[in-house]
Amino acid sequence: MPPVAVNPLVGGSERGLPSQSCGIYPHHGLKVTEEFDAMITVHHLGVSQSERVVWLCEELAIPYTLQRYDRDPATRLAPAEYKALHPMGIAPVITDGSLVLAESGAIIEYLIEKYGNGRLAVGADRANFADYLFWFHFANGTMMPSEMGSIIASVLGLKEGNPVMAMLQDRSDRAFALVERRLGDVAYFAGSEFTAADIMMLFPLSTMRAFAQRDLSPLPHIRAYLKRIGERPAYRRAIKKGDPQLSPMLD
Ligand SMILES: N[C@@H](CCC(=O)N[C@@H](CS)C(=O)NCC(=O)O)C(=O)O
Repeated sequence: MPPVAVNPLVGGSERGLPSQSCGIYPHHGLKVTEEFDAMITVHHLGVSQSERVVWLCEELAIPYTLQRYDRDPATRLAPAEYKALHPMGIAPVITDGSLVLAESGAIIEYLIEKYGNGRLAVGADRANFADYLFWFHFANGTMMPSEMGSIIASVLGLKEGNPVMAMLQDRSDRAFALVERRLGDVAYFAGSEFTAADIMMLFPLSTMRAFAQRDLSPLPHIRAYLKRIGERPAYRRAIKKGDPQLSPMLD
């Protein structure tokens, strides 16, 4: 495999923090800044679900170092350096001192609880707690698997009339219909306020469409929602830092 560029980016230096390194964590061999030992490194794979973590850090103003990795140009998978971070070898991954944590939902809950004072989460004492939980988990529990299923089916060459393809298409259509209905009733997934459920849900509605196409023209509430999200300064900063070549997929 040709060498893959791993571009340490800002986060730290942009915030006036040091950006050179002397610590090496033996479990993944990555150099990180000793002064940042108590700080988080967000390992961001280009055009991937790790955009959620960059975005969360920007929303909560959590100091972080951003380490970017490009996908392997031939396979479009994570490069070897990324795969070495965690046994699953998929994005996102964060490191926080000696901790290496993967899985979007786990990372988001970890950062909110540990560094965000619970901001952007909805507690059990609130009327919309169940809505928050449902949409937070619907993103990766149902929506992403159904979109992944469609990608696999098309890679396997299954055609429109194929029963497996039809079943996958129906599941994906129902997921988008449910999202459209929800966003016709409320401004954000958990209700009237922006929460981490939005950070989980945005990816399958936006960047995922680079892999699994979906015509949003019959879905006006989703389109209005995407426009709303695109107006958030933290989201715009996250995309600019994490995926500078990507035009956010918000229409
Ligand atoms: N459920 C996982 C899914 C992670 C996942 O599938 N990540 C993809 C990017 S969107 C990945 O790393 N793909 C590259 C590869 O498999 O090498 C999470 O949310 O963390």
